[in-house]
Amino acid sequence: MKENFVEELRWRGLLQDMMPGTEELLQKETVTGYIGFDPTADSLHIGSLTQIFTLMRFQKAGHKPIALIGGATGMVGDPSGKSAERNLLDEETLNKNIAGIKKQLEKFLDFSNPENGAELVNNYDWTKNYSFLDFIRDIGKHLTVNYMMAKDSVKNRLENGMSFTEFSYQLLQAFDFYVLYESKNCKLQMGGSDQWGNITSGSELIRRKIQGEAYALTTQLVRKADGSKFGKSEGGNIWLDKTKTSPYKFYQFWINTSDEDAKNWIKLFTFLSKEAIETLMAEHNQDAGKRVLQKTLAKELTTLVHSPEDYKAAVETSSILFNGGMQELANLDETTFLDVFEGVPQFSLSKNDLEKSVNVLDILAEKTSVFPSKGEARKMIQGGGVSINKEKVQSHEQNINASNLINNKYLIIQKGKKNYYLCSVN
Ligand code: 383
Repeated sequence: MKENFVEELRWRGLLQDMMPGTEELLQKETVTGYIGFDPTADSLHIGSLTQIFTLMRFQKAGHKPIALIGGATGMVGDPSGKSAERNLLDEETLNKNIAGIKKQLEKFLDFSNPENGAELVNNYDWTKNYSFLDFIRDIGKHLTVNYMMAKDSVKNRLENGMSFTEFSYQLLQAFDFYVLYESKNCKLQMGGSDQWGNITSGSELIRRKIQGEAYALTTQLVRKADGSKFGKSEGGNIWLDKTKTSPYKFYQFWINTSDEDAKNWIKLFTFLSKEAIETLMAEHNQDAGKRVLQKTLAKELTTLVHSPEDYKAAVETSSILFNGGMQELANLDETTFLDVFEGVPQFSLSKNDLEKSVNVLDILAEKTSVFPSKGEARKMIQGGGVSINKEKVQSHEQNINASNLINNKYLIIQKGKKNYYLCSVN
C-alpha cells in the first residue's frame, strides 16, 4: 500500500480539486505526474513554493515527479488569473529565465533514485519544430472553441478581449500533457487552482485523441488571513534567488508571519508530521509570544531553500541590530546591512555636510529629523538616551565628521532603546 499522497494534501489543507478516480489511481500504482512552471522571471518566488512542495511530497509518497519548464508556453503567456493581455518576452530574457528556474527546480527534487527519480523537461523541445499547420490539424481539431471558451481564463476576458495567441495557451498546455502521457506514461497533472482549466483541457485532449485516461489535481492558492497578497513584502516579491532576496530577508519574511497565518503555513510549508505540528501548535497556544511556529517556519524554509549556514547567519544577523556591536554591523556585506535596516527610517546627507565636523545636535535635529528640535535632542542626550553607531553620545557638544562613518557611508542613530535611524551619506 502506498503512502496516501492525497490524504497528506488533505490534512494539510492543500487540496482544492481532483478528477474522479485520481485518489484511487495514486493508491494503486506508482504514478508519473507533472507540474509546469513558466519562465516569466529569472527566479521562482515563494508563490511557487507550494507547487515545489507538492512535487516533493509526491516523490516522497513514492510517485515519480516531472518538473516542466515552459520554454514554449513562456513565449505565449498564460491568461489564467490575468485580467489583461501580457507583453511577450524576448528570447534573450526567456533564455536567462529558463536557466535561472532550471537551477532552482533541480535543488528540490531527487533525480538519482532509480525507482522514482525526478525528471526535468522543457516543452520548447517538442513544440519548436511542430508546424502551425500540423498543430491545428492534429491538436486543435480535438477541442471545440465552445469548450475552450467555457474556461474561466477565457470567459473572464471576453469583455476586454484577448488575442488569439493567449486564447491558444490552453491548447499548448494540453499538448504538453498529451506528449508526456504518450512518451512518459504521465497520467497526472497538478498545479495551483488557477490551473484547473488548462489541466482539464489536457485530460480532454488525451481522451478525445487517443481515448486515454489522464487525471487532474489542484491545490489551494495560499492566502493571507488579512486578505493581502501572499508572497509580497513592501519591497515586492520574496524570491528564491539569494541575490534578489537575501537569505536574511527571506528568513525575516517567515519570522514576521502573523499568528493566524503561521498556524496554516506550518502545515503548507514544512514536511513536519501531524504529531510534530500538533506539539508546536500546543506550545504556540500556551505562549504565542515565543513565536515557535514562526521560528520553525523560518528555520525549515531558510534551510531548505538556502542552506543550514545561511539559516545560521540569518539568525545571527537578526540579533545584531539589538544585541550586537558596531564591529558586527560593519562586517556585514552592504546588501545584508541594508536589509537589516529595512523598515527603519532613513535619511540621506550629502558628502559636503560632513566635510567639516558638524555638531551632533545639527545632525539630530537639522540635517535629519530624528528629533523635532535641538532642545529635545539635548534633553535626551543629557538623559543618556542617544547613541550614534552604538556608542552613547556623552555631550551635546560632541561633533561628527566623515571619520565616524561606518564603511565610509553610514551613521546609525539610536533614540532610546528601540528607535533606530539610518543616515547614508552620498
Ligand atoms: C506550462 C506548461 C504546462 C503546464 C504548466 C505550465 C505553466 C502554467 C502556469 N503556471 C504558473 C506559473 O508558471 O502559468 N500555465 O507562474 C504557476 N505555477 C505554479 C502553480 C501556480 C501557477 O508555476 O498555481 C502557482 O505556481 O501551478 O499560477 O504544460
